Amino acid sequence: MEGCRVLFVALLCCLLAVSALAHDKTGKKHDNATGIGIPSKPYQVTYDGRSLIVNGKRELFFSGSIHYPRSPPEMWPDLLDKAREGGINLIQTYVFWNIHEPLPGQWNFEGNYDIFKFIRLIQEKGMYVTLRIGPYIEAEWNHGGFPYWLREVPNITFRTDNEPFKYHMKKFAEVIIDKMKEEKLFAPQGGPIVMAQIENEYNNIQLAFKEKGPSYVQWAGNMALGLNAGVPWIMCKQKDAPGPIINTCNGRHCGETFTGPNSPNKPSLWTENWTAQYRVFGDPPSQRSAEDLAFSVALFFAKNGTLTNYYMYHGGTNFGRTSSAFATTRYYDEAPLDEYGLLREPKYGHLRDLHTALKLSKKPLFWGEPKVDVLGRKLEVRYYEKPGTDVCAAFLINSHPKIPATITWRGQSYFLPRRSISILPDCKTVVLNTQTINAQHSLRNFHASHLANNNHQWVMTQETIPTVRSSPIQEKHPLELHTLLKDTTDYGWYTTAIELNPEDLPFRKFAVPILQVASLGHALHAFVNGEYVGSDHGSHVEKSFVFRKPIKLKSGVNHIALLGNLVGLPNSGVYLERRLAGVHDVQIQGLNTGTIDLSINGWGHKVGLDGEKSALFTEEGSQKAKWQKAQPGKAITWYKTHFDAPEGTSPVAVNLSSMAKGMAWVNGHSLGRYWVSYLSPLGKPTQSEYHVPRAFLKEKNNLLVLLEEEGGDPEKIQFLTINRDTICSFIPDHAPPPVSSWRRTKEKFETVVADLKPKARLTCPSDKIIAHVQFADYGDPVGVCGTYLPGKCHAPNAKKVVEQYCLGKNACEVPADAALLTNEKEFCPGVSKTLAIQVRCAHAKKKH
Ligand SMILES: *[C@@H]1O[C@H](CO)[C@@H](O)[C@H](O)[C@H]1NC(C)=O
Ligand SMILES: *[C@@H]1O[C@H](CO)[C@@H](O)[C@H](O)[C@H]1NC(C)=O
Ligand SMILES: *[C@@H]1O[C@H](CO)[C@@H](O)[C@H](O)[C@H]1NC(C)=O
Ligand SMILES: *[C@@H]1O[C@H](CO)[C@@H](O)[C@H](O)[C@H]1NC(C)=O
Ligand SMILES: CC(=O)N[C@H]1CO[C@H](CO)[C@@H](O)[C@@H]1O
Repeated sequence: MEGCRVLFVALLCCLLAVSALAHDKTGKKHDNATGIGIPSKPYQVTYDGRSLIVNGKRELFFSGSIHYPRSPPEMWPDLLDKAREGGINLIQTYVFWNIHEPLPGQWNFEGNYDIFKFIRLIQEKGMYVTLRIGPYIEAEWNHGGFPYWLREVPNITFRTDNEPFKYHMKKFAEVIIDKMKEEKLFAPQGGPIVMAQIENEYNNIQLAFKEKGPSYVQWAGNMALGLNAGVPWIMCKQKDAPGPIINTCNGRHCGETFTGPNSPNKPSLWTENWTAQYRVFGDPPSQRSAEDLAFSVALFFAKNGTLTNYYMYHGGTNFGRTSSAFATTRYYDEAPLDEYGLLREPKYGHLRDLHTALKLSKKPLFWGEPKVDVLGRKLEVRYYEKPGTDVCAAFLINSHPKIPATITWRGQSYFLPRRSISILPDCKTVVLNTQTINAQHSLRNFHASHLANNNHQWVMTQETIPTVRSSPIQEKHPLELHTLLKDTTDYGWYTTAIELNPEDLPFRKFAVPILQVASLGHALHAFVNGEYVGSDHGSHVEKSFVFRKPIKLKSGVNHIALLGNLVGLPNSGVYLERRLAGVHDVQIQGLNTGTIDLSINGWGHKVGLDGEKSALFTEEGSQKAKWQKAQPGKAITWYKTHFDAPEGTSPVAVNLSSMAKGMAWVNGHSLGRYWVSYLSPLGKPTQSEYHVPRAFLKEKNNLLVLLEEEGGDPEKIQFLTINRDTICSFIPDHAPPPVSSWRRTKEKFETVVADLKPKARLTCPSDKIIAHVQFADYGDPVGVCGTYLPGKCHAPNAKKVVEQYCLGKNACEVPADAALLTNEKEFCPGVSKTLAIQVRCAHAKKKH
C-alpha cells in the first residue's frame, strides 16, 4: 500500500513538474521532508540568473562555514549532524595552504588536516560543499593561509600580477583540484562539491595594485576555469568577476546592500554573512542577535537571493599557532554551534525555523514572478506569484528600526514588530516572523569538575635567560622578527651586553635608569641581568609599541635580554609579505653620561625556547628537564601537572584566569595561545576558558603543560565541564504557531496540526529529561533566560501546568493559552501576554 502511494505521489510530481527543468531521477541520500539530500551518481551543477541548478533542479541553499582544522575529526560527525538538523544543506570551507604544505613540496593531509575525509563525511551526512581554495583565505588564520616560505620566494608580491606569485598560486590550485578529482569529490564525479572559489575579497585591496589588479583578477579567473573542476566558480566581493565566474556578496547586511551579480545570467549568492564578529585579544564580547541575522537573510531571499552562508556556523578553536595577528584562540564562539559544538539557542533554532519557512516557500520562489507593493515608509510587501495559480509566497517587511506596524494586505491585517519580516508561503499564512522567536533559548553553564581538579601536583622549570655569548646568531643591530623565526615558533631572543663604570650610574638616590625598547610588534618581555623587568605589547590595530621600564644596573657588565614574541602572522590587507615585527631601537636613559643608544651595540639572537626544542609539553620531552615544586609569579616558566578526565561526556575547558600569557598543551596537543592579562575595555580578559577537546584526553593521568611568559598562579587553574542544560522559552501571544505546524506537498500548502496556537516548545539534549521547572509565568514577565521575573500581570497556576506538561520528559509543548494557564475568565484585559518558561535538563535518575 505504502509503496503504491509513494509511486502515485512520484507520478503526480512528475506531471506537476511542468517547468523546463528535468526531474531528478537519481537515487538520493537522506531525501526526505527536510529537502536535504544529494545525488549519489555523477551530476551537473549549472546556474542562471535565478539560482544554482543542481542535477537539473533549482535549489535554495542554507550554507554554513565549518573549518576542518578548527576541530578534531572526532567532533566532525556531531557538528555536521547538528548542522543538517539546523536546515543546513551546504558546508563551506576554505583550503588552508600553510597546514597542507608547510615546506615546499611536503604535503600533509593527516588528522584534522584531512580535508578529504571531512568532505566525504559531509557527503555521507547528505550535504553539499563549497570549496574555497583561495589560496588567500584571510580567515583570521596565520598569514591568511600562505605558507611562510612563500614570503621568501625572491621578488614575490602576493596577490597581484607577479610571476613568482602566480607560479606558486597555480601550482597549489592544481595540486588541490587534482587531489579532489582523484578522490572523486566534485559533483560531475558523484561527489558533494558544487562550487569552488578562487581568491577572496580581492576588491578590498585591488586599487593598491593599479592596472595589475584587474589583470590579476582576469588571470586568476582564467586559471581557475582552466583547472576543469566541472563546477561553477565564485569570487566573493569581486564586482568584475570575469566570464562565467559568479561575484557574490560578503557582509552583515547583504539583504540591504548587495547591488546584485554583474550579469543577469548569474544568481544572487551571499557567501559570508557574519554570525557575529571574530574577536582579537583586547576585545569586549560581541554579539549578533538571531533576530538581526534572520531579518537580513529573509530580506536577501525576498530580493532574489537563493543562497546564504553563515560565517561561521561553527567557529571552533585555533589550536597551536594557527590564528593570525591577535585573533583569539576561540573562534566565532557566537555562531549557532558554539566553540564546544553545543547549540547556541535561540540563534540555532531561530535560523532552523527560518530555513523551514523559506523551504515552505520554495515553489513560489522559483515559479513565481517577483513583485513589490510599497505600503508606506519602510513598509513593503515583496512576493513571488505565478499569475493564474494560487502559487504565491510573500515577505511582509517592516524595516523601521523602532516602530511596529499593523498593515493590511490583500484584505487581511498583519502585525509586524519593529524591523521584522513575516514569511507567508501561501501569501495568507504567517509561518514565521523574524523578530518573534519561537525557538528555545539556552544558557551555557560551566561546572568545576570533581575528578579533574583533584590533587594536582604542580611543578615548574624555568627557561635559561640567554646572554649575548650564548646566542647563536650575531648581528650589529636587532633582526626583523618574522625573518628570524620563519614561523617555526612565536619566540625569539634579542641579547646584548653593556659595561658600565661606577660613575655612569646615577648618583642621586631616587634617579633610576630607564630601559626603552621600540618594537614593531607584537609583544616583548624584558630581562636585565637575568631578572624579569616587565612586558609590553601592541594591539591588533597598532602592532608597534614602545616599552619603557625602570631597571637596576650595576657597575661592570650588564646583560640585557629581550624576548620578542609574535601572536600570529598578519592575515589581512595589502603586501602581507612586507610586514615587519620585532625590536629595532633600544636605549638606556637616565645615566650620568646621558642616554646610551644600544641599537647597533651588537646583538645576539636565539630562535625559540629551550623547552620548545626539547618538547617539554610531551611526556617524553618533559623527562629531559629538572622540575621543582611550582611557585607562582615566575616569568618564562614551564609548569606541569597530571589530571584525570572530567566525569561524564560533556565538553571540557580549562579556566586559565589565574595565568597571564602563554601556551597550553594537553598530552602533547596544543590548546593554542592563551592571553588573559590583556584586558578588554570592560576590564575583563577577552578569553579565560580554553577548550580541551575530549579527543585529546584519556581516562587517567593526562599531562597538562603551560608555558607562562609573564607570571601566574597555576594552583588556581581549574578544569570545567560545559553544558547548555538551562533552557527557556519566551512566547508572546502574537507569535505565530511553530513553523513545523505546516507543510507543502506538491499540490498544496497545508497545516498538519489540529490547533494553530502559539506554543512554547522545549527540548533537552537527547540523553536528558526536564528535571526541574525553574520559572514559568504567563502575563507580562520580564528578563532574559536565566533572569526571568514576574511582571504586574502574573498567572500563579502557570508553573503547575508547565510541570504537568514537561517534568520527566525529554521534550514538551505548552500552548500559550489563557484558558489553560489561568483560572480567571478575564485575565489582565488589555495586556499583551507572554508565556515564559525556564527549565533545567538532567540525566534521568535511575529507578531503584
Ligand atoms: C531526514 O533525514 C535525516 C538524515 O537521515 C534525519 O536526521 C531527519 O530526521 C529526517 N527528517 C525527516 C523529517 O524525516
Ligand atoms: C628579481 O628582480 C630583479 C630586478 O628586477 C632581477 O634582476 C632579478 O633577476 C630577480 N630575481 C629573480 C630570482 O627572479
Ligand atoms: C529580481 O529579479 C527580477 C527578474 O530578474 C528583477 O526584475 C528584479 O529587479 C530583481 N530584484 C532585485 C531586488 O534585485
Ligand atoms: C575561572 O576562575 C576564576 C578565578 O581564577 C573565577 O573567578 C571564575 O569564575 C572562573 N570561571 C569559570 C567559568 O568557572
Ligand atoms: C568581519 C568583518 O569584517 N565584519 C564587518 C561586517 O560588516 C560590518 C558592517 O557592515 C562591519 O562593521 C564589520 O567590521
